[in-house]
Amino acid sequence: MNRTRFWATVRPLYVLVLVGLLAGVVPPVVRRPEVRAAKTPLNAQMITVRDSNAPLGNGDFVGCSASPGLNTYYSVFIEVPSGTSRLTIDIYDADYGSTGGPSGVNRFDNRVGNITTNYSLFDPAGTSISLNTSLSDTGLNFTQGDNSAVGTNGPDTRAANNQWKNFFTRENPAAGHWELRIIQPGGGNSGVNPFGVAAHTLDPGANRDQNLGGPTTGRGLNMYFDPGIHLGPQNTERQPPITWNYYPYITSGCTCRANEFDWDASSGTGAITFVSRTGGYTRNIPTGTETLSPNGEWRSFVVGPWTTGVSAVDYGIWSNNITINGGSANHITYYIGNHAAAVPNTSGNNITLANWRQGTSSGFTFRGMRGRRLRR
Ligand SMILES: [Ca+2]
Ligand SMILES: [Ca+2]
Ligand SMILES: [Ca+2]
Repeated sequence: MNRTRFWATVRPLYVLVLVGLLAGVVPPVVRRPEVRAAKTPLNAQMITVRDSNAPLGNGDFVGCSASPGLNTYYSVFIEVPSGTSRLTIDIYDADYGSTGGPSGVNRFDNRVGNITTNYSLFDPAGTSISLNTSLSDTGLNFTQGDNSAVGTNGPDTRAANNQWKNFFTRENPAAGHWELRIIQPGGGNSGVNPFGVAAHTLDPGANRDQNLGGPTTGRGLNMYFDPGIHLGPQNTERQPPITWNYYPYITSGCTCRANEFDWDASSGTGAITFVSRTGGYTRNIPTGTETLSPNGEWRSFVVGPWTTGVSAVDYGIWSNNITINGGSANHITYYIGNHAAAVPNTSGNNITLANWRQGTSSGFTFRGMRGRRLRR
């Protein structure tokens, strides 16, 4: 085990990838473990944020305000390499229950409560970016992801519902990992807001209405969740089964863990699969006597070992598919913990805000990102 990269065992790089770039276009014999992330595959693979006042049994351990829920935000990180000419972040269906937009009816969201979804942005130095309500270098204000969802977004007054909108654009952005935070305080049972994210370098134009959603071919900017994400099908448009395709970056160690919360919803079955960089190691969950999590509980599954005493060739970008079968509103919380991370107990009450975000000197970390994180 490579102890010098102790913290980098599993970089939870659940990159939101255009699946076809890896799986459909390049013949298997020449397929490279290259990640060319662009955007959330839509509509099925939307990610979600849930009302904080929804009960834990809805499946959102992070956003839930009831203990041991963490009552906090989710993060999507965007990797900006040095020399990147432009950072453009677009959000699809950022609204929470709007009836605006091209369809004239709400799509995707199950709105409960007169509340807003808050999107905020931090640069690689950890500085909060002001989100103005007029066009400027700073982003648009998406905190009005409410029923109107139009806001005063400068010339782009289109509703957020059912379409991409440009959220933020900056020329010559600081290199590093930008952080998009999403939280939805209040509301109640079953309230959930699905949305998509794209990060790329294309120009959205003066009215911020061009090149939305990023490239359909070629290279966007990588995105990843850290440490975890909330996802699931949702009536009526995103019916199960749905498979989310992610690409964790495995950099050291011999094992990691797939941790999932609340996979119980009616008829809620499914699978988590891992395939190593070379394809030499695979892991299918659940296997044998393993079972996915019941209502309001965590389950943790060992993945690996993928090394032997003489071979450690499988570091790199893996694939990790999460399939939810049945349960048209069956949402889970999911993350990968590295070999040094503590194992969540069934209630999750050994997960704290501090060790969820950052790990501690005791070695309780879910992240494995320390080797690369540029701040905090
Ligand atoms: Ca449940
Ligand atoms: Ca939405
Ligand atoms: Ca919507």
